[in-house]
Parts: sequence; structure tokens; C-alpha cells
Amino acid sequence: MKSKKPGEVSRRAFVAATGGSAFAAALGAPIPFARFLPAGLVPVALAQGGDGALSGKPGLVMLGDKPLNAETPPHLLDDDVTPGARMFVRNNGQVPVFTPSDIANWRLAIDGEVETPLDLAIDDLRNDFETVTLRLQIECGGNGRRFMTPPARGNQWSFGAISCAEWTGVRLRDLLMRAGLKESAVYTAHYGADPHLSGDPSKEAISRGVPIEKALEPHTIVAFAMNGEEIPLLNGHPLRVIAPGWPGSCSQKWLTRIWVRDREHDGAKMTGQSYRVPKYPVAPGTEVPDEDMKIIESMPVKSLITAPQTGHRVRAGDSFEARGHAWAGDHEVAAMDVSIDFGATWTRARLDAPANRYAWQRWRAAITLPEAGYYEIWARATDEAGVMQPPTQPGWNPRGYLNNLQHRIAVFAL
Ligand SMILES: Nc1nc2c(c(=O)[nH]1)N[C@H]1C(S)=C(S)[C@@H](COP(=O)(O)O)O[C@H]1N2
Ligand SMILES: [Mo]
Repeated sequence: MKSKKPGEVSRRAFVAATGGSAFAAALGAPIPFARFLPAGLVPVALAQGGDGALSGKPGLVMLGDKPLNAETPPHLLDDDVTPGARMFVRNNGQVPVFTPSDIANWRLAIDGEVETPLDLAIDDLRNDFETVTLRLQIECGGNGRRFMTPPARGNQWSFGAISCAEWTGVRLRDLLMRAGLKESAVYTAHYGADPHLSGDPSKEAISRGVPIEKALEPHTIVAFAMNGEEIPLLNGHPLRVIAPGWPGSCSQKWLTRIWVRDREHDGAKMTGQSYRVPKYPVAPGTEVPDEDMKIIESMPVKSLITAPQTGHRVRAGDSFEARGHAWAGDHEVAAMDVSIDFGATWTRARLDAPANRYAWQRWRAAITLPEAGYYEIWARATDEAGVMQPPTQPGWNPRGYLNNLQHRIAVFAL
């Protein structure tokens, strides 16, 4: 293996090409008068409530542009397989810009605690390893943060930092087996080609990893296609890790390197308070020292109402269908219940099996509102271990992770 740090040459090129303009990348169009755009002003096409859209992702709600983050309103998550146009975007650094030759010459390095380091082209992945296609959910560890009291700092995601697309790629396990894991291999470290927000090429935007056991699971993959097409640029084109069921931050986009380590990885956003929760329950608002924090692994049980859209109007006495998805990190969802009386009584919904492990599960319920007035539909999933979504925030934690409170929508009967 050459001593070249993978992605290094390209990274410099990206910084030069982006020139700090995440807006242009997000809009999918150059901004001729960008130099006159007042600092801090978000283009109306991208602003929350604006009638424009993130390039290729109409209807998503922008949370911010530095870094670029956007979530999907629940009613746009109704598809069994999330289309690229409806997949949330979570960036820690700048959106990278690639030339066709960057993509054609893309390399993935597997190095560290392995017998034979690998330096692979995307065609090597396609040709030399078994290809798998799986529906896999990716949820940001901070999804639901907006509903934490007191508020936690970070992107104020409501319910929409979740997707379940159909990913095609190779098992990370097969790559690690080809390289030959040493006894000392205990953790992976993932690197991507996105520049740090500051543009400083010596800094990483984010570099997280997983324990070797998670890396060796057959559903942890290195994907080169999504929904039978190229991965959208904003979601990691041309190559990304999918470590399903764990915080989305484990699923490195624009992947250039997997470093196998002999200890827990300590890359950007692995340490301190990032993607960590207290080892013990704390009162809301408590400051928790770093050494009392542990790395988040499986995401908790959760569900969404994807139809009808909140604010829906029906005729009293008419039956209509409510439906959505439920998922539970490493686990399967065992039961789904809905309520139209603010949780006083619950009715069992129909719940489908997942298309494969780590796919979200479809649920449906027939609903009738007895008389004219305002109602809410509440939805509640229970996992196979009997753990149920709470009606309000679960354990508060300093950065507002893992908020799996029940989703509720408004419905009016006329
Ligand atoms: N290279 C790179 N990979 C990344 C990130 C990033 O900022 N850079 N963000 C992570 C986080 S925090 C999440 S939640 C998921 C989001 O994936 P998506 O943007 O495709 O929805 O990507 C992860 N992979
Ligand atoms: Mo995330």
C-alpha cells in the first residue's frame, strides 16, 4: 500500500471548487451574484417555508446551510422505499464537488489492522465481491431533538431525519475478510471526501466508526447504488457505508478509506459529547462530564404517521386509512397501536414484517372519527423486547439524541 492518504489530492480540489458556496450545490445552479448575497441570508429557494427547493429534493425543509441540513416532512415519507428526492440530508462539513474524473478515479482504501491493505476502484467492488441489495434504514442520532425540554443544541430535527432506501453494494465484511483481519482489529474508522466546514484540509468534517462486530454483520455494506441508480450526490455519491440501525453518523458518505483500528476510534465526532449519551439517567438540563458518556449504538423503537398529512379533514363517521412505518434500530418492531383520544385508548394496527432485517415496517389502521371536531392520531410502536415509544421525550441527554417520542397528527372531522 502506498503511503498516500486516500482522498487527499481530491480533497484539495473540492475545497477549491466549492469556494464556500454550499448554496450553489444545494440549488443545483450557479449564483452569478453570489458576491452580493448578504452574509447569513439563506436564498429564499432554500429557506424554510420558501417555495423553492433543495436541488432534486422538493418539499424538504432546510434546517441550515452551513452545514447543509434538510429534513423530510412525514407525509413525504410514505413510500415503502424512500426515493432520493425524499431522502433527508445531514452534513457536518461542506458538500463536496466532484469532477467526472474524481468519480472515475475513485479509490477506497482498507488499511490498518489487516494482513493485506486494499486499494480498490469502484469497479473492483462491483466485479470482485458479491453484490447485495437491501432496504436499510438510516436515522440521524439527533432526529427528534427539537422536542427536547430544555432544548439541546444541534440541528433542530423534528421527525424527518429518517430514510429507508434500497441500497446496492458489497458487504463490508467481505472487504475486511479479503484484507484479512488481524487479531488486534477491534474498531473501524471511516473517512469521506467532504471538506471540513472551515475548508481547512488538515481537518476532518466527521470520521466515525463501529465496533468490529457491527462491521462484520452481513447488513453493514459499502454501497455504490441506491434504488437502482447512482446515489444522489447529497447522500454520498459515489460510495458510502451503511451501518443500519445505528446513528446515521456511522454511515460515512463519499467514502475514501476504512482504517481498521486496534482501539475504539477517536476521529472527529467520536469523542466528548458527540453521538454519546450519559451512562446513567440524568435530570433534564444536567451537565454530564465526558467520561460519564457512552457511544450510542442501536437506535430506539420509533414510528411515523405518513398518511394522512397533519391537518387532514374527513367526514365524521367515514372510515379512512392511517398508515406509516415503524423501526427499532437493531431490533424488529413487534406491535403498532394508534389512538384517536389522546392516548386514553389504543387500537392495534396491522403491521407488516420488514422486507429484510433493518428495513422499516409498514403499518396500517382503519380510523373513524365519531363526531365533528378536532382529533389527533397518535402512533406508538413496541419492539420485540417490549420497549414502547413514550408519549413525550424519553430520557433527556445533553445533546438531545434518541428522542423517540410518539408522532401525532391533527385531523378534523366535519
Ligand atoms: N462524509 C460524511 N458522511 C456522513 C456525514 C457527513 O457529514 N459527512 N453525516 C453523517 C450523519 S450525522 C448522518 S445522520 C448521515 C445522513 O445521511 P444522508 O445525508 O444521506 O441522509 O450521514 C452520515 N455520513
Ligand atoms: Mo446524524
